[in-house]
Amino acid sequence: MAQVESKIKESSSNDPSEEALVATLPTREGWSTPLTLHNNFWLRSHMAQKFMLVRDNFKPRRDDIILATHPKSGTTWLKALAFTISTRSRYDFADADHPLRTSNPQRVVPFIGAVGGDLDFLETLPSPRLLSTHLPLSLLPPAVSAVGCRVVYLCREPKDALVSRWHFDNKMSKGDPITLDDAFTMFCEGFSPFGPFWDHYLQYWEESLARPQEVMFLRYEEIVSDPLKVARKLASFLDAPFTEEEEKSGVVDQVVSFCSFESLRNLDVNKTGGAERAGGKIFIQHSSLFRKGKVGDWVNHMTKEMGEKMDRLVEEKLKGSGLEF
Ligand code: PAP
Repeated sequence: MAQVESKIKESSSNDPSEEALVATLPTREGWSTPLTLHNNFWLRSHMAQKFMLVRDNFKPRRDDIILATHPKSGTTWLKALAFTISTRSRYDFADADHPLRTSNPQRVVPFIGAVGGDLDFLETLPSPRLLSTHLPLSLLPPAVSAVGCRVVYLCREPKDALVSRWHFDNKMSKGDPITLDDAFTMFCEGFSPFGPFWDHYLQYWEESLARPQEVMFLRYEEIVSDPLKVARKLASFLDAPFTEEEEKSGVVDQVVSFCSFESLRNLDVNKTGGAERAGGKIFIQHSSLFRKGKVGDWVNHMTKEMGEKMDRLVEEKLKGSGLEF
């Protein structure tokens, strides 16, 4: 997996027909930037055109590995783990110039069709490619399933995902702060970036049931409770299982420790810098990707009643699927 930040380009493709189409779609304000509804999912309006091109123009390969995540579920963590594990024969993570010591984890794995993942650029990458997306499965090409791409899907207990989303949007916004009440209402209506969250979770859940060998379904809470187990599972899934010798010499612990919240958060590259998006309307600080990293933080922000309301909604939406939180 050869892509690192130095090779990653920003997307520049512009399709006027897509642009005209975006302008006709429902658009709504409320989060730090407006969202546009496309095929039943809400996309950041300034990114909608690029994301709409993915379904018809991204060319999946049989040996692609796609890290698909619902936002604020630990994408940064999953990217760090998958990148470190899959490139460990090439990059020693003790080295000062390991890509994760010089680039934010989000940047070492390109987003399909978006940040660092221009579709033409993705074509130039050697196989096997390690790619990422926040897009729901229905907005990826059907070939992802048909050719049997491997997918690691990561989601998170919805109340914690909302609290993380709310903090993040307020952190990057240059406008008035969003109240938690408003964020809660929007999230529960399914109006959030890449939402409705329940449809996002369910699409990949069902895919993992249909293609259990090729789709690994993970939750943030699972990584928190047993990161070593997940690292081993991930390594096997990425065709890079830890050898007996690595197990004995503590490599698995070292990978997990290197990718831990404290370790990544304390790297200079993640303490400083960031990127402007949406024509300068928002600024994403690298540090805002490392807020708290805890399970159950929702209790510090939401009332008991809000928690119960969200639990009822989740139960109703996921009913009969076998997926539970
Ligand atoms: P994205 O949606 O912008 O891609 P994503 O990385 O999925 O962001 O989510 C950020 C959350 O993952 C943050 O959660 P919090 O707001 O509840 O704190 C962030 O702290 C958490 N996170 C990032 N890196 C790690 C890590 N190494 N270990 C544990 N949690 C992490």
